[in-house]
Amino acid sequence: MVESIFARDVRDGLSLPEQKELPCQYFYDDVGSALFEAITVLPEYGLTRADARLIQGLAPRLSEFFETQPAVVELGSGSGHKTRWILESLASDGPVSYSPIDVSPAALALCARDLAEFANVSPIEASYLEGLRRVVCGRQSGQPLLLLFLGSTIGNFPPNAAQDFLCQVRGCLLPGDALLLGTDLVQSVARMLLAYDDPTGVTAAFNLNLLARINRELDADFVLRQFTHEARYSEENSRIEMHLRSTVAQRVAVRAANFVCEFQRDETIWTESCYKFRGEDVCEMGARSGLECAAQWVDQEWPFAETLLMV
Ligand code: AVJ
Repeated sequence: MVESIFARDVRDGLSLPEQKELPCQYFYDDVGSALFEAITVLPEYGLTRADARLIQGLAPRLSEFFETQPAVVELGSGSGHKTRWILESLASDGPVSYSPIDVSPAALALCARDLAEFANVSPIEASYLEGLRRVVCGRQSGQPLLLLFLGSTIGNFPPNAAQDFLCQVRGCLLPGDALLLGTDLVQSVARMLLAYDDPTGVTAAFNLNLLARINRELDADFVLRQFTHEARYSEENSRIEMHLRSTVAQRVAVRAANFVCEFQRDETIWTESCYKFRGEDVCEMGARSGLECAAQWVDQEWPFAETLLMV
């Protein structure tokens, strides 16, 4: 049997000699995606509501930044729920085209269903940069692009990778194009920690589901009750770090990865980093990628920024 990329990534991450790690993109199977949706409505997790409030407020002003109606492209659209406000505002100036890019066919189907009322939707099932390259190849001359990257997804990238990603995005754009980038900002450590360690345990379930998914898909035997969820904040790196802590010494077989993993008591698997920004950081990151900060909006209730970066 050929080994999947998932199996290889799990074996590589759990074989690291010091800190074991698992890549955070594997959170989002069907169960994980449903748990993430639940996180977004938790009172402790203000991020998604702040993003939505800002989008709703700025949407009517977006057309001021373009000479003619832009084509809207979204990286990691998910259900595209927040995008509705943008499409609705732009539609008052004429027909809008919208290309959501996502790796999840289920998310794209939701987008196409819910947003068809406001735009001509062309879903693209691909990774971010591959999808963007596809859009750029087929673009109409004279029409600017408005690229959306919302929800602070960029916060999952380490700083160097985020910078590199923005440079690659910039390389796909032309003068007059814009990137609307959502980023969660640094705030009180207590509030940040609570957002990633809610008392109802939804985030703990989201984190533990990664082990459950490995059990389901890679024929592993993780005993979920022998791992606990942990969220830490690193001041030095401005990031939340999520871990799963083994509460006992144990061995776990991951059969489809042909691999047995040993844990010491209290050893952790590092499962996610969520970087937090200052407003200025976002503009500087844009500037280093050849993008100019045209506007920035910050929410009053929850420190979150939408930054409009233009070529
Ligand atoms: C989807 C990456 C923005 O970092 O806040 C939520 C993921 N992880 N709770 C975030 C997440 C734990 C989320 N992002």
